[in-house]
Amino acid sequence: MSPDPVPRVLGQPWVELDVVESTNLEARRLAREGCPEGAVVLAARQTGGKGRLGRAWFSPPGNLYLSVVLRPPLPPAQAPQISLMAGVALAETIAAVAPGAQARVKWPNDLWLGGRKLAGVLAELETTAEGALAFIILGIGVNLVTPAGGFPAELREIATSLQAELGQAPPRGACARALVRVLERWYNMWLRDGFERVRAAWEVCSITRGLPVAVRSAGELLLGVEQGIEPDGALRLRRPDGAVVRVLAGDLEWRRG
Ligand code: BT5
Repeated sequence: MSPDPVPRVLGQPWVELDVVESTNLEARRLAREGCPEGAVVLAARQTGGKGRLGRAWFSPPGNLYLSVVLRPPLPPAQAPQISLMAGVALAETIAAVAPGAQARVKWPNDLWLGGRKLAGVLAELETTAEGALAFIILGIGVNLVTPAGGFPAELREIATSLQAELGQAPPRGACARALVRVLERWYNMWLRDGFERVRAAWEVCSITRGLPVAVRSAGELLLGVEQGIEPDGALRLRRPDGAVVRVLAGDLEWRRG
């Protein structure tokens, strides 16, 4: 990681929109037009909110839909660490804006509360023709006000919001500002000191630490016990035969027994 003594400032410019297809698409458009690092796009709702791998993100009015343009001076291989960094920043933000809420990270990009998914992170990177990192769009969705019964049937058992868990939710704008400030601190720490502090904080906050999990990765189902995060951001899994393997991308599920 190259030392970077110049602190990065996030949140300038700050673009607030009522409705957008996806804040990630809007932020990517700005990035391609050459906007400065730190540009934030915040929307009141999305008509085509995106998850990973072409999945949809349910985006009714009132929740948090935010994307930040980042231009870290790093090789693309280090980019996946940014989702983990965002997870740590999200957990810290939720603890600050909703005292009493103990949100936990779930590999690779979820935030869970009360046994359900409260927030998700979608980091999309674009490279130059030479293969260098041009920019990363860090997109974050947090369910603030959707009541338990307000999620579509297929999400009702797996999704939650601060309103559903705590009976109230902090205002969207205050949440967004708090999140960007916390993100800025973790981002600068990551650029200056490397991934280690993010890794350590992520492990403390992991909802599956030491538990049996199943990870779907590249068409394979890997069973094992979650053993934390490797120094480069890969998930460490102890297989039933004792071998420890690294998983770089995939989806993690709990496993019974
Ligand atoms: C994610 O994908 O969790 C990343 C979500 C990122 C959303 C933000 S909102 C701002 C920015 N702009 C965008 O267009 N996107 C980002 P993934 O790990 O693939 O999880 C997607 C899965 O989560 C879906 O297939 C559903 O099962 C579930 N899901 C969908 N909407 C949800 C919601 N609102 N709350 C909880 N779970 C949801």
